[in-house]
Amino acid sequence: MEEIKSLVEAATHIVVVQADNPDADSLGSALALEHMLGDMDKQITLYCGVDIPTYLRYMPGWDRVVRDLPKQFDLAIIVDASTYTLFEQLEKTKQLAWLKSKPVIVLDHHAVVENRLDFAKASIIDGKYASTGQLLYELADKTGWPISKQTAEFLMTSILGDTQGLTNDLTSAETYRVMASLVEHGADRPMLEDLRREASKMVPEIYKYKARLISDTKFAADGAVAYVTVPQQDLNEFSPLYNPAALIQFDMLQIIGVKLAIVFKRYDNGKYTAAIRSTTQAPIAAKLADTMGGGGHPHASGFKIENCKSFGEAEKKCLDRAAELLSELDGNRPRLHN
Ligand SMILES: [Mn+2]
Repeated sequence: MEEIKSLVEAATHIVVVQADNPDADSLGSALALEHMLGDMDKQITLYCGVDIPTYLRYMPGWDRVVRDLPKQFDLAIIVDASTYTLFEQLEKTKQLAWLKSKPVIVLDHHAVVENRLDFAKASIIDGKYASTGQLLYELADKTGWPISKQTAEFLMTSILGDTQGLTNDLTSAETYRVMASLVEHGADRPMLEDLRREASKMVPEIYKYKARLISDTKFAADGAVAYVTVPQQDLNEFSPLYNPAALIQFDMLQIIGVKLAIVFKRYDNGKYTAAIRSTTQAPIAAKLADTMGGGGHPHASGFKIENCKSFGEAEKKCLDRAAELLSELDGNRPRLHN
């Protein structure tokens, strides 16, 4: 922390870097840093290699995130990621070398990753934090960085994002203590909840599309896996309006007996992706994604195959592995009535 503190003190222009899969934690952390360090008279640029998804655009300031590193800066802070795999855009756009030429700080709570970034000058990477926002709160608290009401609200948003509203098992006693402190710093949770709900509203045609996804849902592994496939045509028509996975996955997990919800996407150029979510009884999402070359958390993960030779075969491989992991789970603990 001392090292991080002095690197920040020495810098005037700081770039906050998100990975190619921005979420409420990474964006909340980035915006919190922007406010915090801005209050310390630092110049801040927010970078992300991809567009901020629409469902996150309820966070004021999302539109300040840019896709190019500035020509001049003297420190970078990477939030919520610590693997090369999530920074393909930097590589593709030949900006990785430029980033590496500067001192870099990594703040992340993904403790176990492949291809760990190896150029950080200082880092805090610790799985005990429910979110990068929680890590950042501790860092600010200990280094004396200012936490305004706005900063507190971004930190709270990032914690609520990764803990799904303090409901999943990333949430620790410390997470609640940090939430309490953020309330004391002025964060208004009910207001944040309203903002988030407002942002997740759908237009009527998406509501109807949801019905179609529900009727297209299939089951595997004796009803323990619910899955649906979204073809390119649907992606063209509906993806700009709403992420199909977010539209239906929570409902899939509400079906009795279902432990895994998978939304596959088939692209005409051969790309094949899946978003995987699991119930608290089945913390196997990351393991399943790993088999398919992806990764993530125990209850939320995904994979992407760039040039998939056969969608059918990939789907079968994924579903077979899901069934296998589920039966291992059943072997490990007594089966409850459902
Ligand atoms: Mn996170």
